[in-house]
Amino acid sequence: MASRESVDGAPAADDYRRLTAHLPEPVFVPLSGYTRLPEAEMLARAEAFHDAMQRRRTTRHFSSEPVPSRLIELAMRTAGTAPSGAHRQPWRFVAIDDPALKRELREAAEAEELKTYAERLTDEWREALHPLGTDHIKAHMTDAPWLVVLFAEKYGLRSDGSHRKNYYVDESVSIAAGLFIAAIHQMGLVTLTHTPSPMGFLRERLGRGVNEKPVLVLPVGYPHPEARVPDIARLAPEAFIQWNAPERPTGPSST
Ligand code: IYR
Repeated sequence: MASRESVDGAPAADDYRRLTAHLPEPVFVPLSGYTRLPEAEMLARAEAFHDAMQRRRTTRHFSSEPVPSRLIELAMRTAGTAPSGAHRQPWRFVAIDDPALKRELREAAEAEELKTYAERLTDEWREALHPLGTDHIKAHMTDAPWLVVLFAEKYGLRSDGSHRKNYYVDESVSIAAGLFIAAIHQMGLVTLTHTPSPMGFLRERLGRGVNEKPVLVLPVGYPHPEARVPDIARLAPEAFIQWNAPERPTGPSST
């Protein structure tokens, strides 16, 4: 077909083809590993997964009982199945079980958090947090057998030092974090999404590159036998789910 430009000067599909002509053809393979399930089984699985996830709670009270590293590895590998912008996979996980390192990180986090709680939080923020019972004491950082620190690779570094752009980094890393949390819950452990603020000390102490930004500290372990959780409820489904669009206004149009 002849090259066309639309009448209003908008770019035509041919432009994209011309701009990508020098690039190798994308390689596609069959979608293997997908199994179509009978609808009854889909429903049963969906109900079971939903029920399991509804039982997930964030607790700050961890047992110090050890957890095999293989379980932590599987959660990180599950997180690594997340979709990502341009398939850049910009998540990096650091798993820590060295007690001395955990203690060091806890001290650094608490020093920052003391300033945060005493000076940096606005009154509104402090009031919002108060029901969750958080404070600058971060016992979970030494109680939990594992601390998993999630970093976002803001950009790639080529061997010549130049930057390779990543895309939708925050979204991609957040999706990976969600999968990690689901995996931990599904295997019968608990975790907490801790955001020490500011987090620069993590990048430095853990020897990560300047192109990486710490995003979350995720202590992982068994709940303490006397673990408690705040008395809070999830939104009702109607409060966060909409089906299709509202009816368009009817009646005479203004034009
Ligand atoms: N970074 C602090 C404060 C904090 C902020 C929010 I928003 C929370 O939901 C919980 C804590 C901390 O980690 O304690």
